Amino acid sequence: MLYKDLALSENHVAKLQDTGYFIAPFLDDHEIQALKDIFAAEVGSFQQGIFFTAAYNDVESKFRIREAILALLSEKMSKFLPGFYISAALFIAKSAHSNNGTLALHQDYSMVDHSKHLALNAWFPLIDVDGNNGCLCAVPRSHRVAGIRAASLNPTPYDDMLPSLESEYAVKYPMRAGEMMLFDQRVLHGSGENNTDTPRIALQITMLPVGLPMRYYYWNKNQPNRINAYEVGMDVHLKLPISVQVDDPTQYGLTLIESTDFAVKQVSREDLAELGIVPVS
Ligand SMILES: O=C(O)CCC(=O)C(=O)O
Repeated sequence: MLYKDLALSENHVAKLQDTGYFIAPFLDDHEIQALKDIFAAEVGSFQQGIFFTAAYNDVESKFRIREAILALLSEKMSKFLPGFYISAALFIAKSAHSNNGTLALHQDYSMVDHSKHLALNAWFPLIDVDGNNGCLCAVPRSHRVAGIRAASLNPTPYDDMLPSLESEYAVKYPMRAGEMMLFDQRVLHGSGENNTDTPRIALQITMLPVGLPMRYYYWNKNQPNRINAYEVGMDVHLKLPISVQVDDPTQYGLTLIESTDFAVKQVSREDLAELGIVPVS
C-alpha cells in the first residue's frame, strides 16, 4: 500500500507524503487514563533516564502490554487508518529530571520494504509535552533519504550529518496529551531530556498494511556489504534483543526472505537540499 491508497483525508495524505508526518487529536481522556493504568500495572516505577517496554526482559509482561494496547486501540486505529493493522506497540518513558534520557535523531527499524510499502508509526504522549519534558523533534522530509536503519546497528547515510541535523534541521513539536504524531517509519526523529518533576510516558505503535508480515533487517559487521531481510512473527518480535549485534537471527525463529547488497554513501547538505530538506534554524 502506498500514499494513493491511504484512506485518510487529502490534507493528511499530502502531509505524510510531503513532510513525512502530521499531528492530529486521537486519544480521549478515558483512553489516556487506561493507557496510564496499563503502564502502572505492568511497569510501575522505572529506571532513571529513558525506558522502553520493548527493551526490558520480562517477555510475559511485554505480551500483556501488547494485548492490552491492542484491546484498547485496534478498532479505533483501523477506523482511522483502514487497511492497516497494529504490528507492534510499546511504551517509552522518561523519568522526572532525566539524565541520559535524550534519544538522538534516528530512523526507526524498517519493518517493510519501503520501496513497495508504507509503514507508519504513531506516537502519543500521555501528558502534554514540549521542549522541556521530551516532546518529539523531527526532520521534515527526512523520509526521502534512502537508507535503512536495520535492527543490528548498521551504518546509515546520515551518520556524518547527525550533529548538523540535530542543531539545524530538526523541529520540536509540542503536543497535547492524547494527540498523535503519525509518521513514516523512515522519518528522522528523536527527543530531549525531561526536565520536569513528572515522568513523561508515551505510547508508540507501528501500523503495517493488512496481510503484510512484519520484516526485520539485519546487518552484520562481519559481512558489511550485505543486508538480510527476515520475516518475523509478532511473538518473535517481542523476544528479539533490541539494538545489539545478532550474528544468526534464525536462532530466534526468523526466516530469511531476502539478502541484498548494502553500501552506504553519506549524504551532504547538497544531497539533502535536493530532497527539499533544508535547515530550519
Ligand atoms: O518517546 C520518545 O521520546 C521517542 C520515541 C522514539 O523515537 C522511538 O521509540 O523510536
